[in-house]
Amino acid sequence: MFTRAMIKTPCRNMVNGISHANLGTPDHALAVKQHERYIQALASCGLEVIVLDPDEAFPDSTFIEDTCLVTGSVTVITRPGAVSRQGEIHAVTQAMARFDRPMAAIQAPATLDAGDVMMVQDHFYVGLSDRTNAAGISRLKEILAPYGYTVSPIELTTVLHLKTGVSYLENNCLLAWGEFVTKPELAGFTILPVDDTESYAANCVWINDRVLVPQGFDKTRDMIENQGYETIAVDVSEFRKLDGGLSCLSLRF
Ligand code: CIR
Repeated sequence: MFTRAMIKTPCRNMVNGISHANLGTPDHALAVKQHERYIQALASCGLEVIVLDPDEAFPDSTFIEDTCLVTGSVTVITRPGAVSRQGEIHAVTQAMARFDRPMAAIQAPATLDAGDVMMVQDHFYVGLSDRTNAAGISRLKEILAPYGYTVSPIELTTVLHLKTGVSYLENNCLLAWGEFVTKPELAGFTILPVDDTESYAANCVWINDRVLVPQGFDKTRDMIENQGYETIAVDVSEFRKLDGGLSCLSLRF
């Protein structure tokens, strides 16, 4: 169960964020409104939401998930794979320091985006991606081992981050799209396969037995509800324009 979330307000400069989506430029005012509704959704799941100020120096900084991995025992500050994002770690380091958990960091030449990290109880699947390198995965393994956590890599071929294509919904249940439906590493889970027309919805967020789903992907929402979950739909169209999914917008702990 989670009790808190940390989230970072999108800055005006988000219009200059990294994007391969070809969906146009995000509307900042609309993004701020969508962000407010996302905060309400987190609060409705019983979380205390800590909101960090926007930072114009970092267009992608609203995607706070990539900068930090919060486990039950240790907080790991990452070293994002995109150079323009590496300075985002300072604000999150400061904000996480007030919590009573040991902190560790990924250091050069290692890179790791926590959007590539999927936590399944005490095991962490980590995407080997354009953003997360082998050194990043080794370093994470080294940091987590003393706490009894294990780490294994999953090579990515089509998506930006591991959790772009697969989300753990607890209860041994995985929401998966494309290459992740048949990955041998993920055999053994109950797989909910996301339709190709709704691939964006493969990134959902389990929070205390509810699942946040992106608005407008009804096949996926129905499939998750048929599995017995209550869902909350949140419109994140402006963040999608920057290749960001629902999970990227928050840290849950
Ligand atoms: C980036 O390319 O880094 C941002 N525009 C989007 C990051 C999305 N984060 C995520 O999927 N975990």
